[in-house]
Amino acid sequence: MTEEELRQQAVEVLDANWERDHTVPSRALYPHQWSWDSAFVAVGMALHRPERAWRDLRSLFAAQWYDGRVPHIVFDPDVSERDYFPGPAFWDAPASPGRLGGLTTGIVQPPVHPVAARDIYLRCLDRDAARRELEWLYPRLVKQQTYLFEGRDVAGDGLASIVHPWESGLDNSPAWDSALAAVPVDLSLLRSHRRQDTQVSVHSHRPTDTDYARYITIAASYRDGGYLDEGLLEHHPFLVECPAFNSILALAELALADIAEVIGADAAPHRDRAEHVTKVLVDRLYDARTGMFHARDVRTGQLSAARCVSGLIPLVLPGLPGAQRSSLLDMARSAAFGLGGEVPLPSYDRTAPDFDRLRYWRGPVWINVNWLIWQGLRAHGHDREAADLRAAMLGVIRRGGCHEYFDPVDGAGIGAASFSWTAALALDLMA
Ligand code: 9WN
Repeated sequence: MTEEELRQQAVEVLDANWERDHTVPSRALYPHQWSWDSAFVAVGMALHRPERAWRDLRSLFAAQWYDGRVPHIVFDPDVSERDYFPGPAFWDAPASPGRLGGLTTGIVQPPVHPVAARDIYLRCLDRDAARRELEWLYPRLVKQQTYLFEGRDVAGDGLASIVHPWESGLDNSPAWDSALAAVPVDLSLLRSHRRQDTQVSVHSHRPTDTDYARYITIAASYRDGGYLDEGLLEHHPFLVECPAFNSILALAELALADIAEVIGADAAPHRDRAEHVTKVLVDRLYDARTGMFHARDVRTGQLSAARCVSGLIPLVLPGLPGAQRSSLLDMARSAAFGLGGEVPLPSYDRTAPDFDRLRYWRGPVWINVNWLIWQGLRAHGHDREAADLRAAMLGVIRRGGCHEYFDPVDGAGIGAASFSWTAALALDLMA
């Protein structure tokens, strides 16, 4: 497939996944609006349908809660409860004054949205119209950051904690295994709630039933506590500081600084916060023994030993100190991740005994995290390796189509076909 044919296919995927005022990640598997998906999708749509890119972000932020959190899913009321589990009835999110509108979950995802908003602006020919969009979004984006910095600083160290693996967007990553081991497994929960994902996707590619039983227990704990963040350390079963989530939090501040400059707001506090988070990330989540970043279980204080792609994402930060930058590059180039090869970086260390080439975030290649690493390589001036990674990403997409993820051994497309962020980021890579 030529680049032009891929461009055409990617546009068709995004058009087919457009629904009224948002893009669904995949018609079959994910029929609602997801938070960080909308941000990645907006980056790609900015090129050919900027009005939809803004609309996607606007519809997501129309469902922002009063406390600033942006829900990880905004449910489409026209989609049956049976078509995605857990649906709105399970989440039972509080009505006003808890949230502004829409049926939503009560958990969040990484705040990629400021990066998307800045990128759409830069690509829009009608700068006045784009500035008005930024003026609408900016206070809402800031409110999301404030929620994460204040409501979610569970450890009191300046990093945001996730309260559920789904909040990372890297659902069954081995990064959570040690923290999840403390969460009881009640498989009877899966008898009362039917998993829908395994009806439309291959079961052996998806998180296991044990994972799902824990996901339900953790989500129910947060829900039953009224989605309140006070006192989480005393009673919530899963609290983790994720290096990818916090890198994106810092990156969001840098994008907000750029946006602030466009709309005449003060950029300096955003740059200061980005610098501070970068410093705390290094102090708290970097392990000099492995030369990469690891997730911290806030309940025990322990760093996970797993070497996951999330531990390389701090590379996206331009202010990362030289020592960490070069050790992350060494790790990315090593046999564990294989930067420079034909296939992009896997989600988990290829040399680990439990590396699983098919199971979701436990081995497969995902385009969104590779796109972040590509941004990092460029930010640090590694243009040749950035070009190689770009070629590897476009190579697997051209051969396999806009799949959700790819086999890290042979590059075959797996997971949902016609997946929105793969299509959108392919468009961005070819821009
Ligand atoms: C749970 C939509 C989402 C992505 C996540 C990905 C997957 C959901 C699921 O799909 O998670 O949020 O049902 O597996 O892990 O990153 O946002 O594409």
